[in-house]
Amino acid sequence: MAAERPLRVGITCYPSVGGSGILASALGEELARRGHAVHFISYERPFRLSAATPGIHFHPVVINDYELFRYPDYTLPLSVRMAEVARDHALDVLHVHYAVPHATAAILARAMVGTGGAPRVVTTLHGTDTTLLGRDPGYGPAIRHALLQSDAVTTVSAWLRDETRRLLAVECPIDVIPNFFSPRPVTRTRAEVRAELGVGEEPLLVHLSNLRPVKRFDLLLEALARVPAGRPWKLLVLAGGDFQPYAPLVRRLGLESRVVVRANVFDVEDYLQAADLGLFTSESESFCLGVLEAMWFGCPSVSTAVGGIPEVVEDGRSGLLVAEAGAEPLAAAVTALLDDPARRRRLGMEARRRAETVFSAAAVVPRYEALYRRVLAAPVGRS
Ligand code: GMT
Repeated sequence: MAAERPLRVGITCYPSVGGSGILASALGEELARRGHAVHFISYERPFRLSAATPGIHFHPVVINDYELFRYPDYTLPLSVRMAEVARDHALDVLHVHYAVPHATAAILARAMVGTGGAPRVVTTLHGTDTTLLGRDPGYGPAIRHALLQSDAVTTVSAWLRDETRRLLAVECPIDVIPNFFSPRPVTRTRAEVRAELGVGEEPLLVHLSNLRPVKRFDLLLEALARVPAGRPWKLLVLAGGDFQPYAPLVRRLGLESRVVVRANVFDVEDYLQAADLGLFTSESESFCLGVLEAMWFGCPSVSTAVGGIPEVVEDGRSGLLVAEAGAEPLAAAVTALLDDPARRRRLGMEARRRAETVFSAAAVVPRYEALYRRVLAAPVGRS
């Protein structure tokens, strides 16, 4: 049988720190490693995209701030750039991560290229593009339109698929393709990183996120303040957003000596290998890439049992899920694992095994490749 030809894939995502951009960057790198040509189209080079991966090209979108507009427009320049790149590089697929405004721009770009050379549009929903913007009457109908016009729609969890159907009344097929993580090699030893953080033998908890309100970092701090005294521990916050709004709460709870913050870290792997327990207290989460990133380093998490997190972590096997709202049950779960290093290690080993088998590039990327080939075999558009 003849080998399948390499594909030409355009990827659009938010380039700043955020799970959807991290996933899109990792996917682009993995596709390039598999011999496909990958073209990122965005207003900045994505934060976690390695500079040196062959086969990856970056096409910036230039946004002009015309005085006649009260707000600068991104959607139209993005769609024009997508159409240019699609034509110039004969793209097979435009894969957009986070629907707003990327899916609408891609549908427009596909129409601009016109019949004959139009790329297929694959839209991956990541979370708030459904759960927040999908509910907004100013966005919902446009998102629904873009999903119905996409050649394929994917979600990162079954929970998000069901929410998308419920909130947006989208009846077309939705493929669930979970997130994956491919850790880069660490550049320092665990001991070196712990020394940099001022951590000795005590357990190191870790939280990584953009710290937006949905992450309920305030609840996380309230929970830690309830861990009974006499236990040594520290918390490392890998902040992809502004930590300052939480500094007064850290002081009020008397946690200053316990909390170490590192902002906009590129080498998350170095820090994750140094951690013993993850802590995630989101009120909604379609997947929670941070939990998975920690799992790869044998670091189990205590997490709220919301959204798609139960699809990532099996409660009591590869981490602990807290179904009850509030700081007390979270504190109890954290305390139980602080007091039982052997259980922590058992959960961590299972977390690592699950990450490798279910959420590795080897397990997940072929599903995107198969999806691209499936949409290429079908006529453009669905309706
Ligand atoms: O939808 C968002 O809130 C933004 C998005 C992001 O860009 O970080 O986060 C979502 O996508 C991540 C990657 O798929 C998931 O790990 C997060 O769970 C999800 N966030 C929410 O659902 C709140």
